[in-house]
Amino acid sequence: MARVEFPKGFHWGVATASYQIEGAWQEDGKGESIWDRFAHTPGKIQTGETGDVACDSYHRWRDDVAHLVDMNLTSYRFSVAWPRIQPDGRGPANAKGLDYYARLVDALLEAGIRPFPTLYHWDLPQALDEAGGWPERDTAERFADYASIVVRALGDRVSDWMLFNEPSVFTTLGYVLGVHAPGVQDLDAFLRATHTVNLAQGAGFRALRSIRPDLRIGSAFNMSACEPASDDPADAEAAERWHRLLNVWFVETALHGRYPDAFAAGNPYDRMGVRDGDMELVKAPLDFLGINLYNRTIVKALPDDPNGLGAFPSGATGGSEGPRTDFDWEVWPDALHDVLVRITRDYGRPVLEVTENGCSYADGPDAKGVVNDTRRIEFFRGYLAAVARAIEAGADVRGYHAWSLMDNFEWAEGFSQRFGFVHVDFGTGQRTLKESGRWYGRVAGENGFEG
Ligand code: GCO
Repeated sequence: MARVEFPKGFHWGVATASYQIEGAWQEDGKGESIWDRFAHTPGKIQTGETGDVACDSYHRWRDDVAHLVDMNLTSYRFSVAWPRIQPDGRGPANAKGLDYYARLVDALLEAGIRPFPTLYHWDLPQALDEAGGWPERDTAERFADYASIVVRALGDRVSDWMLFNEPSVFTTLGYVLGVHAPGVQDLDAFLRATHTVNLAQGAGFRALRSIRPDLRIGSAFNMSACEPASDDPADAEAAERWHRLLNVWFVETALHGRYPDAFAAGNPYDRMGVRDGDMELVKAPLDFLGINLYNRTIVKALPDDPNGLGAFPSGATGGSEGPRTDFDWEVWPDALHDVLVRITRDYGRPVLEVTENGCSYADGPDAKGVVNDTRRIEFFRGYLAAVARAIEAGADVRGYHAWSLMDNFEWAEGFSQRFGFVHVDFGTGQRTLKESGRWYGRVAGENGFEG
């Protein structure tokens, strides 16, 4: 068994998100988010559950930090809930909301753990949605104002920031498929939303850079290895276009001030609301790229497909050769290696962090209270080995954040999908470190494992 080693100083972390773990949905002046509204709308969440309480991290953040310490972790990726900071998405800061994150940050620093916040992980203030939401261009400025408030409050002790989490996922699921908040199915709204988010990424970057020039600023981009369904050139073309829309629609803009050529009929700039000068405004020379990856996407060209995007958006079919998680996602570690190597090649070896990678398995405590989730250990052995191979191939990967610290609210699936290293009994609040969490803690402590 060869040893799988990681560079000295490699960050070992986990990731969570505000709506998925905090609960306290109306506490201490917090405003309503689009996810509060969506989850409270009958029929939207498969299990009928909401994030009203979730993991109750708003009150149990000390327990969260204790789990991180138990697992020898050096980095904690969490997200800031915009409605806790500006209840209606604009105006003065809610001091109690800032205080929550300041307490969490101080506890992390005390424990020697890097606070690694994401400013937007999908919980837009409901009031902004009612003013047009992400399809409304002004939301970009609202985001920059919000980001400025948070960084002015915490930038003295938090150096590494992510602006967005998975911009192509929340715009696609929220505005094309409608299965996530705000539950819209309107291609023009999606196109405008993607451009506003790109404008917001540029405005947020400039705001943070002006407040504290020494910050490290990135975003967490969902990516998938996009593979053609066959050796038919049309499938290869469709897979490449899918890569451009799914993986780098928000990267090419930030780093090069241009949209990738995704649509065969030409990118629909008018429908996106692109104005003269915008391609300067979307620029954000990010200090690092966060990569969220779970699986690969097999793309098949469709007959008479004017945009040449193959199966977008419905046919994001994962592969069918690998084992499957309880979420029915294919386990395919090479996807992570391939994406890390491709982004390294395409963008001049940028600094990368794996900001999400994980798996859903429903294992619960046995009669002795032990959660023997061996499938999750096997998942991480495979994907971590893929990261090590990518580093050997030249990728500058500085850290890895498993999704997730603990079982939490998995969006439209409620609590039915368990991604955590810590098992949460959502009836009693009882938390149990799973065997995978013990294993991951050893890996973090030893900076590697026996392959
Ligand atoms: C995402 C989000 C996480 C999910 C995780 C599992 O990538 O969708 O960042 O909030 O819970 O990826 O689906």
